[in-house]
Amino acid sequence: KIIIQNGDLGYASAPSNIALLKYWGKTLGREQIPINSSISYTLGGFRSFTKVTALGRFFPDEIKSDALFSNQLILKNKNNEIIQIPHKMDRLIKSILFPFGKEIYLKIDSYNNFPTACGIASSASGYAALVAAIADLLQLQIHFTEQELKIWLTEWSRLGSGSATRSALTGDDKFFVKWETPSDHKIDFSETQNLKYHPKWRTLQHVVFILDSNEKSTSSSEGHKFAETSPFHKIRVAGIPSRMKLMEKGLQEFDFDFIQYLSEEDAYSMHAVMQTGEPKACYLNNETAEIISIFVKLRNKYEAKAFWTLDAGPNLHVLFMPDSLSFVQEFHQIAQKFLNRKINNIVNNFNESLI
Ligand code: 2P0
Repeated sequence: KIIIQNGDLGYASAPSNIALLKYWGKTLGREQIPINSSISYTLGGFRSFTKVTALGRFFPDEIKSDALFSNQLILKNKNNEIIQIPHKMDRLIKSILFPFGKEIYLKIDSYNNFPTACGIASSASGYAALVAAIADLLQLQIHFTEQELKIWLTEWSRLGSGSATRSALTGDDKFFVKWETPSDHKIDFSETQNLKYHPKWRTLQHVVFILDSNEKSTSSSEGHKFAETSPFHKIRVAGIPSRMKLMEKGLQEFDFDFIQYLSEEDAYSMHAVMQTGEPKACYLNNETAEIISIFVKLRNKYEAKAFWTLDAGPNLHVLFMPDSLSFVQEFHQIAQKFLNRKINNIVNNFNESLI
């Protein structure tokens, strides 16, 4: 765990998120600009915690705007061995540190309060926390207005991971976040904002049923590159602007059934694109389809307020209202019986959790 002392700078945490309308595909030749806009639900209980320590010469209040940041970044692991720095992390850190001169050495400690490869995006929370921790270390709030800083945090996080931009907004009121692709795709800038939502959503519960905790064979970053090779991609993307509007309306009016419909349909349509591109990326397994079928049949019987969604993996995210808890418990039992094995689950404890 990370030990923080009173007054320490360089510390931040950020939540993960799960998209309800999903980002799949990037604009070629641009820095992490999504082909389609997306909406996510913030997973406040699943967080990355990051502490960045500056070693060596460091002057946080003297911005040298003309300085060239020409140092090579070097990443070392816990055993002090040099490891290859991911390209996106290199670009992100250089972008933030660029005006601050050459001699900055950073020690980065980070941990997640959720297991890796459990269907919860650690790149989203990880990059958002890293950016916020560096911003805290550099005391960027002295140099930027609140609004400017918000824009920079989301933009820098995007360079690390597209979905991280939806985890980078600060403040309490960030349950649902919208990330918009620019209308002019030649621009390397995208806008992220909190969405207005009906207060009833504040009691929404979230749990992930883990069907497979192995690392996926095609990373999301690779998968994004092939989205446009699917014949269904253009059709999906064409429908996104109207779905964005409908989802925003459904969130404001607490139209649960409609949000359920839009979310489940988009999960299916994103996976259809994934499975029909070249090369094909099938992130689901047979069990996913089987337990979705059990879920839907049982939901009809219970008339439960619950829906499922998926990330780029086979694990089932379930979102539900508190009065549908018994449905979720029974679904879990029946699914385990059907698969004849235990299905682990991981509960988002951000809200008062019922499971
Ligand atoms: C999303 N996913 O909207 C979609 C749904 C997975 C499925 O964004 O290359 O890790 O770092 O921008 O953000 C996962 O891709 O990819 C993702 P990069 P990222 O959450």
